[in-house]
Amino acid sequence: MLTIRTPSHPFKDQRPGTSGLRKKVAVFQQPGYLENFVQALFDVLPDAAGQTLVLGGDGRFYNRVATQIILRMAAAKGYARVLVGQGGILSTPAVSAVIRHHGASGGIVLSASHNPGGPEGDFGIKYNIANGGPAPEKITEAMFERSKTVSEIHSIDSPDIALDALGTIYLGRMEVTVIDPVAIYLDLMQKLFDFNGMRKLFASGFRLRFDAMHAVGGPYAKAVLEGALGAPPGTVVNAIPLEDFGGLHPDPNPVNAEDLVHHLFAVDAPDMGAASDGDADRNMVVGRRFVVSPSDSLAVLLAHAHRVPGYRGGISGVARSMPTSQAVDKVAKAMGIPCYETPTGWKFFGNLMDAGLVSLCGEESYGTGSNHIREKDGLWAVLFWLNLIAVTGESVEALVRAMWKEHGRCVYSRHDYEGISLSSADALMRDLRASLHSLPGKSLAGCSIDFADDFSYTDPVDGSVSERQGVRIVLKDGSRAVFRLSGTGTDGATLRLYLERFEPDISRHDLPAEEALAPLAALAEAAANVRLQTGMDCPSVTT
Ligand code: VG1
Ligand code: CO
Repeated sequence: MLTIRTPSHPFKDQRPGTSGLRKKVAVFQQPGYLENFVQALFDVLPDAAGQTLVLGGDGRFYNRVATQIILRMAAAKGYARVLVGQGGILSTPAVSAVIRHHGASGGIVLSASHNPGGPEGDFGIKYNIANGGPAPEKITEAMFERSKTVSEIHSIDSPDIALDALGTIYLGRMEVTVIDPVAIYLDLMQKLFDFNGMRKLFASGFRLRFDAMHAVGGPYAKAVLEGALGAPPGTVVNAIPLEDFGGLHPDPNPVNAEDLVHHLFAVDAPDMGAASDGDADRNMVVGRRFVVSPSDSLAVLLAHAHRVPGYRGGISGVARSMPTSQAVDKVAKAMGIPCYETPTGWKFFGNLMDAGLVSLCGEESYGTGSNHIREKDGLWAVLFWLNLIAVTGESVEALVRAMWKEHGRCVYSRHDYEGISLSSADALMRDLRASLHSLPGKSLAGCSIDFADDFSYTDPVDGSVSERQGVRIVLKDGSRAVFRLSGTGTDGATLRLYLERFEPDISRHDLPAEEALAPLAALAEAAANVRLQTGMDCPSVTT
């Protein structure tokens, strides 16, 4: 055992929320910084004797270095076994699947998800618990407290181990098994979806373009789509995980995955396009000349879930994060199943799924998933769509339009104001919160406001309350403007403004979203002085 004295590095301005700790690589490279996080985690966890830990990351810069450090510390903590992905690689959904499959006590994910990577980019780390989902606040708060006083790092003295060959080796008395990153995940997908039907779809000439954005989704998409499903080679592009994601931003939305959208709008466009993010838990689905909004995607999946083998037994309920559009609420209502509205972040779905209250969930931020694991799952969502297309013979666009026709369209857009100062972000939210009580009944920018509040959530399972989860200003028909600050950025603050308008009239479903949402954008401006407070004339990213 090696004990290193170290300066303690409390996580200060960014507590390790349930998306973990995300910082610039240079911050993680400070002596003892990563070690402080891991030691704080190991100190708050119970004894590890006999336990298994899962370890893997999205392959970004520093992934390999961090993996070796953590392996040595896990040996000192006394784990019986660590399952580590080959090359240090495991997507976030795969970590969740492997934890559950092997009954591990938890897992460590090395990723900053959709944030850029490389030496100048971001690195991140988070802990998942035995159900496969992100650690609850109880644990992350305890870690944060512990991090302030950690002064010793417990490690073992041992050289780096080979991560590229499958097999088992010993690190001290701890067994380290380097596992195939894809096998368990692929198995799980085969249990949920009709692989025969999808194989036939590809054999009949259906064309998909899957853009893995040089991130960890590549090996998974290749093995599942081109391997198990027989999609033609070249279906998956940018499939090799690069340490810097090719210098790009691995965030699958029409702005960062512009190239994919471009291909789907070309004359010779494939039938469907899809992309996943840095750690492969997000997904974007694009039809031929038709971009699917993530909120609509969730509603479509719910409407057709009975057609997919894994969900044939029925859907107990659904959940969406508060800023996600209400399209799924309308489908759930028509189906007579409950729809839960939770704060932003996947962890809130975990309790609902563990209690059997929901089977499907989703967020507006290109995240969709189900109770097969406890993380969102990018490739799973793409397979769900492919399965629906195989069964119905309908196109992506037709499936979405049919949902709009039946339930009305929730026109939706998110405006991000990135890199603003923390003080102006705080001032905007403070002023907005202070004005909330005066808004109901008032008419602003031509919109008459029904109610306004700061979203508060009481977990129906454990009764825990999460307050101040975002300000919403709502009109009579459910149309709304929602404001919240991002918890995942690493440069200053990011204001997110979510606009949603309900449009029952089918003749107006083709109106450009910008035009349909203009009244709500005006309402948001009038309520929060966004331009003045952020010093920006327009959002830096609109999705
Ligand atoms: C963003 C999204 C949120 C998502 C989170 C983690 O958070 O808005 O919906 O759960 O990222 O996604 P925020 O606080 O920046 O708005 V990922 O793909 O980083 O695990
Ligand atoms: Co992600």
